[in-house]
Amino acid sequence: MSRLVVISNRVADPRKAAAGGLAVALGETLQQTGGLWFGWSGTIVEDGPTGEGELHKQQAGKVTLATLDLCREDHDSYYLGYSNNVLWPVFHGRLDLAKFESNYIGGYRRVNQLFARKLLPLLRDDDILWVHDYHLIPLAAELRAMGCRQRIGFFLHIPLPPQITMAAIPQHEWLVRSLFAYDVVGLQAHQDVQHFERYVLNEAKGEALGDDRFRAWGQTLRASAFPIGIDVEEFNALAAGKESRDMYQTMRNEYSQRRLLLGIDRLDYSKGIPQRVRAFRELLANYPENRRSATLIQIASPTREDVDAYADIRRELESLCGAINGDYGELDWMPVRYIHRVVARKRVPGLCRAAAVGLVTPLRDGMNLVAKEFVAAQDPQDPGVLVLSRFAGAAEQLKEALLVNPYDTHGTAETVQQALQMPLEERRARHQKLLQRVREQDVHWWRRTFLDALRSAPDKP
Ligand code: ADQ
Repeated sequence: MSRLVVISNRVADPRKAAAGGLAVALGETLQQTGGLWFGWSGTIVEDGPTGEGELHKQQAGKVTLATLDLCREDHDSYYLGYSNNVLWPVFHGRLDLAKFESNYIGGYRRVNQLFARKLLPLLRDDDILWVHDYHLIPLAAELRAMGCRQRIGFFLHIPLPPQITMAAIPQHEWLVRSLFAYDVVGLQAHQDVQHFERYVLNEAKGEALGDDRFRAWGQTLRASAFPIGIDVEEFNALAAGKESRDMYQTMRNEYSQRRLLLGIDRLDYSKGIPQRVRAFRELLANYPENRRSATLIQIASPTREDVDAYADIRRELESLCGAINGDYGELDWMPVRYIHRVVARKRVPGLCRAAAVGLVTPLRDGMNLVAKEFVAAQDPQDPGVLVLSRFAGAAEQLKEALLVNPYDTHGTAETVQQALQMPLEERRARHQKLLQRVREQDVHWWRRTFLDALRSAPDKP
């Protein structure tokens, strides 16, 4: 079987458990085929020359980890600038937060060219390449321009926006055209494929050839939905571990007389955390029986703190949680516990299992794996209820969750109340269907279906 080469902004050592489901799933295939994982080393070289970076190679079992340093200017324009101040906000529908600064695109192109230049000599003729996420959209086009003929697939972990939103990016045509250098483009949800199709037909004046194949700018590709899943086995193993069981017991003891609502996110504006907290306040205001009882634990781990929008959301959330605790708190009950830290992965299943309601209410999300982890963590005999945003990619698969519009504070509060009051039989029935789907369409299924599609894609002319 051909060797797999994975390229992503960050590289994880697949031997480390903390690397999480994606690293484990990709690592497994990389180990089987003796693969290569290529990306940024995480090192920023102050005052280094632009478009250059030292390459480091390290062996992790049968997998070679090859990573590149970036100089400060490249890092700031490619990573903070174009990736996280243009593509991330626009792809999540937040044009108001996008910063279209003219120097960003230069850094983005430079780093993609640098990746291509350093990767090319490491490739073998029969390798297949799998590029991940918005940082590296033009990588295949850069590789092709340097003569690379291998199969190349791309997976976008975040949503693909509607045509009209995409068109706000000054370089939108160049970006979408770059996608056509791939053989297969994987998106999280059918809705993303629909957005891609509309762009190709209306903006690029291309064609839909059927079976998810598209033609534009004289090139063809396949663009399909491959919804990413979790590693259920790995998650169950964590659930059975001491840390997880201890977490569960502690929460159960502490909240024996109360109902626990849980949110676990990176503190990102796409996750809808302030909207969720406002809905919780409305729950306490409109359904007073929840006072002294319902407790929201919101864990929001720090992320991208050097991007301005993240400092703003942090302040907003702190003042919102403080106000609710001030207005509704009692000496023996605080309505909101907001924790601005990461929870150890080993404790996540226990925490989820102790919750009566899982609140996964992003304003927009490519998939959202927390939703799937919440389902996997529940006791099937007495499961908690998942309240899920209709704007998460996961909503296409997890239809038996209670779906909400996170912008509708009143409606969300009403649905949370419904979740808190749901009879056991209904909770079990919904959970059974959800769990079945989370199990069937796990991360291994995702990886297999994507790689099968890539291997069977017709050769580029
Ligand atoms: P994220 O937005 O980071 O990534 P999400 O799916 O929400 O992804 O969660 C990723 C993982 O991080 C989960 O395993 C979760 O348990 C963990 N996590 C999140 N917050 C945590 C916290 N505070 N403490 C501990 N663990 C935490 C992107 C896209 C998503 C897409 C994923 C995968 O934005 O839409 O689902 O990639 O493709």
